[in-house]
Amino acid sequence: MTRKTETTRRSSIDAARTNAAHTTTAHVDTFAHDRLPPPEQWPDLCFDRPELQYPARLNAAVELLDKTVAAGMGHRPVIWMPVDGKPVCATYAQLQTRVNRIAHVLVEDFDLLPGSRVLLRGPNNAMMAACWLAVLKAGMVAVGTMPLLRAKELKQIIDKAEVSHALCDVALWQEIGNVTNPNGEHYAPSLLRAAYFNETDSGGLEEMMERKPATFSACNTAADDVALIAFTSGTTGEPKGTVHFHRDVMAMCDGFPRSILKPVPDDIFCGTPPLAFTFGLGGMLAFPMRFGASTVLHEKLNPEVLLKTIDDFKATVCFTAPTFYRQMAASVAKGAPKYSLKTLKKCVSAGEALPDTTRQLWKNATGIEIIDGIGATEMMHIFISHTPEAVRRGATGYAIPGYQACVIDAAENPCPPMVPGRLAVKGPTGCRYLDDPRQAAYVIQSGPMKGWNLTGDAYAMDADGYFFYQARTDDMIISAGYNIAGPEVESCLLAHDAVAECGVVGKPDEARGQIVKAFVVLKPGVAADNAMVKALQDYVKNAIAPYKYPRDIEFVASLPRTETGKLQRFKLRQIAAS
Ligand code: 3UK
Repeated sequence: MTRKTETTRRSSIDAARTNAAHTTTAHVDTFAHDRLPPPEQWPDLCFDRPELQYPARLNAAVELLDKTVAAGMGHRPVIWMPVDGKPVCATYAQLQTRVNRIAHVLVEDFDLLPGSRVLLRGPNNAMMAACWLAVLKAGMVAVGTMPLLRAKELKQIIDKAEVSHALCDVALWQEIGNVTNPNGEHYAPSLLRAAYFNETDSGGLEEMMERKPATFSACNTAADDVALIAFTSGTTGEPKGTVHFHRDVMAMCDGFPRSILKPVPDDIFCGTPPLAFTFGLGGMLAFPMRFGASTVLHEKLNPEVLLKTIDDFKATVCFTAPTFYRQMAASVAKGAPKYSLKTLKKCVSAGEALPDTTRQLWKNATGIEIIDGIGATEMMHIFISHTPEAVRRGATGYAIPGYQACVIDAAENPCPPMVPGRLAVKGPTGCRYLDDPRQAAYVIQSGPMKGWNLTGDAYAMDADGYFFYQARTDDMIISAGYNIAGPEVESCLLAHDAVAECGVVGKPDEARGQIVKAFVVLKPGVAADNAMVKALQDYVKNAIAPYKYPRDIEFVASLPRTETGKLQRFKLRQIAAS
């Protein structure tokens, strides 16, 4: 492993480039450079709403930051962080100065040009956010990476996205050290240079910033210049990079938050999703900034700390995954309240299906109706959701303004009401994989549905256009000819008093092909015995169609989850099969 300072090397190619090119407009309009899918494989895009009319030249960092300062709101808070346990805020003007200095470092010290890809790595904090904005402001491409990724996974991303430079929180330098070590197992040769932020020793990004001017003239990017590449948290195969433009960043802000969440400048956002995950990029940064509001960036949240954070920062909006709401509800319901949640008004859940039981638990604990929303990295953000007033039990919601959604059968014909099929969506954003043959599997390539995105989810739609989640299409359990959606059984089990968390998958079975197997985390103090197995089985048989009951139940201490809070069903399937 190399020392972190050794990762600073110069590239002859970079040195040969001139800064002059930076002052020209950015549009690097070669498909070869961006490695976008061929245009005929693109998703159909629609911008049929007034708020989705964007000019030909657009820089998302200018829209989110500079325009707010220019409108005289520079003194308003934008990022809150805990410092020695106390809330400390940075204003829009302070953030702008920081962003400008980082942009100068990128252009002058890194010799980067518009279109260059910059890897970003860090927990959710102010410097991580500033780096993201600086990369966009300078016309470069942000490649966010999840904090828990190891060198092997980072190398896949760096190789795929041809990343040459990295900005990394010093706390996470080690895995970058591994990919920049020429003798290491996971050496990624394209990565030439890394700078570290939140560095207290000399030589960090902050020291490079000190010498830079506080103003920076933004790169005049086109609305369809690449702003970021977001990698999917794929469970199998090579990770997929999804390419999003400056316009896509604005479209996500003018979609779900504008029409469903309706933030106001006094809102204080908080939550768990990492900025490297588009759920977090929107909820924890872009959405609050689009509406002149502020965000709490916290480096390490668990359900208890999130509750405390809401109290400490007087947060009004919360973004997290269903498992967090479940655990927070359990904590709130238990004994005397430790934290005040009285400022909290809106709670958003995404990443996986929100069981109705979780919705009710949270409502009982706080009085707040959760806003569920399905989004995808490919689609940038949420496209089906509902306002708190328009909730329909068991449904994710309806296609939000700007998006269309439908459920289709294997022949791509629309399914009748409440008949499950594949979810297809289109809107102002859509899937563009970075140089990946799997593009043709996500975006329908021919026929009347050409250009629609297939998210890989099975849904049923009622006559009013509400969408009811069934399962991931490849997660459906087929037992003795019956199609069984694991999430439905999970939702049922979660309603039982003894169950804290559960995951339901198909287990290979000679007689039935598959049987329903449940992995159950019991609440503290509940005995994991045969009587409990029987009780849970009977409970399911009484609540939903009896053939869906779990023939096999295994009690476990915890469930495998991704960094984004998703249950890792493939791991449960592996355990069930072995
Ligand atoms: C599943 C849901 C049921 C679904 C994401 C909000 O999760 C996000 O992106 P990913 O690429 O995964 C996408 C897949 O996750 N899913 C997400 N939300 C829900 N299933 N109900 C939900 N509410 O299978 C989807 O295809 O990791 C979520 C915003 C941005 C995102 N990137």
